[in-house]
Order: sequence, then C-alpha cells, then structure tokens
Amino acid sequence: MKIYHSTPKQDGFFMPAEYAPHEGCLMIWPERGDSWQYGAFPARKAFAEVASAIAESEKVTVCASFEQYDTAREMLPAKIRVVEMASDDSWARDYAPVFVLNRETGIRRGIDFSFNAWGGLEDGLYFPWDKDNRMAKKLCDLYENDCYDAQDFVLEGGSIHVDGEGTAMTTESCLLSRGRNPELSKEEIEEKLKQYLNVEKVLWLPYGIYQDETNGHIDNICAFTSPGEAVLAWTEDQNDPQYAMSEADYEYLLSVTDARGRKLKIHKLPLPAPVTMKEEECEGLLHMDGKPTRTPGERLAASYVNFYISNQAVIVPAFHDPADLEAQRILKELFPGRELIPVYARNILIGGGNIHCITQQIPAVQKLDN
Ligand code: KQY
Repeated sequence: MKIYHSTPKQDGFFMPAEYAPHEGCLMIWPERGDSWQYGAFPARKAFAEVASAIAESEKVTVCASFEQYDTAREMLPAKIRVVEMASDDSWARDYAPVFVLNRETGIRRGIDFSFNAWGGLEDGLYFPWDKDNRMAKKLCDLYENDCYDAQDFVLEGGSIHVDGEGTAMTTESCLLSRGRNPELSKEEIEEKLKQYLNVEKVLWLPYGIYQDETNGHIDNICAFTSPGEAVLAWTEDQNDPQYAMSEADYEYLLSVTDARGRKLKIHKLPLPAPVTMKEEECEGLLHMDGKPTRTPGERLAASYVNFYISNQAVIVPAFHDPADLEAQRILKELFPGRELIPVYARNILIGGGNIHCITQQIPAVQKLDN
C-alpha cells in the first residue's frame, strides 16, 4: 500500500455521494462496557440486524477484536466477512477511511484523517483513542487501496456529507469546536475539505442535534437524498431546545445554493419525542474513570436522519415512536428505488450515535463519465 502526502483534489480523486453504487460497507463490532450497556449484548443484536440488512445488497465486513471474533462470527450471517482488528470502540463512520475515486481510471484510495475521540483532551469522549486512529490505514491495506495521509487534520466521517456533484456540508458547532483543529481558521478548514473531498462548495449549517456529544455531527441533523435535495431533522415543539437549532439550519439552507448553483429543496423529517436514559439502562453501563457515562433521564440525540443508504435499501433507525412511520413514509418517497428497512435502534443510540455512525460505505470502483 502506498501512502500519499498530496491531496485527492491534486490527484483527480473525489468523494462520491452515499447514494452512488457501493462495493460494500464497513462496521466494527461493539464491545466496550462504558459505551454499551450490559456487556454490549443488546447492542450486538442491533449491530447484527443492521449488518444483515445492508448485506442484502452489498458486501459487509465487520471488524472485531480477538476476544469478540467468535461471537461476531456466530451472530452474523455467513455472507458477512469478519476480520480481527483492534479498535477502541465501534464508530466506523468516524474512523474507517473516507474513500475517494478517480473518475477517469476508476481507481479508489482511502483517506486517513486524524481521529481524537471527538475532541481530544478538550472535550473528547474517551482516552486513549489510538487504536481507532490506526484503523483507516489498516483498512486501506485490507482493501488493497492506497491511502492519503491526512493525520495533520482532525476529521470524523460523520461530520461531513457530500452530494457527489461538488458540494459538501458540515456544521459549525462541530468543525469549529476547540477540540479538533484549534490552530486552523474556518477558511483553512474549508480549504482542507475542498482538497480532501474535492468539492467546490462547503455549506456550513450552524447546529446539529441537541445533546449530540460529537459537538453536533451533520449526519444526525441533515443528509443529501439526491443532488439538490436534503432532509433536515425537525420538531414543531417550540419549547424544545432543538426547535431554534433546526430553525436556524433551515433558514441557512434556504439562503444558500449548492456548487451547481441550485437552490436546495429541504424536506423536514420529524424527530421522535425526546428519548431519555432509563435507570436500568444506566445500571448496565460500566463507569469510565470512576464516573458514569450516562445518567437517568439524560436526553439522547435521537434522529431519523442517521440512516444508511445501501445499494438497494435505506436502513433507518426506529424508536417505537409514533413518528417512526411518518419518517419512513417521507424517506420512502425520497428514495423510490430502495426498500425501507427500519431497525429498532435504541441500543445503538445509547452508545451515542446511530445507524449512519456505525457504518462506512466503500464506493464501487467504476469509471464515471461526468
Ligand atoms: O458518531 C457518533 N455519533 C459517535 C458518538 C460516539 C459517542 C461515544 N460514546
């Protein structure tokens, strides 16, 4: 595997949209007891359901530790590949490689961004994180893809979305947070995104989801559903702190155009009623450095926007909330060629993310003509 110190833009590579064809998907088996309640048993069931739904239309690889390899192998269908690889936790979106393609040659490479557990010693969520940070390079090697060394720039895959036609979006609350790249200005961060994702325009939404411990990843609040169209997590409850956040994002999105000069069509995706931690769930979590990671009544960052688009389906979180069906109806309309597969996601959400956060697509190697 060759390591490049140039950027994808310099070499003619770009990040395809999630709705472009995939070769497969990467996931990481859950294990740590301060993220996943009751020895991660309930989370493993949910991860296996997500992996199985994705595996209906693309190749899924799940990384598991030495200790968990046999359990993962036993709980996952035979067509899913399990490989042993060390990690600190299970957020493939954030530290598996972001893959880029070259339009003319169809060659694929990965990007190895720096990962510091969502804020390092400033406001990161665990320490150490070095095993997570080493996964992108190892996964590029596994897939026989060369790799861009971007270790001088802290970025999680969940903090960006692209439309595949020159536009990226992110949130100010996350990318401008002090725990990531405090030495870089907003303009310098934008230039990094343009270089690494090979986009012409970056849209900066002000906020993510209330209480999202990633400083508000874009992948929980807003997602492109096709070029020029996106869904935005929405509540009609003006007393909910989320209301002002979604409203500010909505106003911003209506005020901008994408890289092709289009006004965006924004579809409001309802939020479920606030999802909060139960006492017995908190009791099932190990403490971190002597302190509980969750407290009873704590609101979790539940959102239907955290879905994964596979080749033939959209795998969407379900919370057993009346809004589940409305969210599924809206997404079905926006993805007419794909099946909607809801997965009950409370046991993923307790870890701090959702279906999009635990998956990373591997774009199909193909020559593209536009
Ligand atoms: O991408 C994410 N949403 C991951 C959050 C990790 C939280 C760790 N407990």
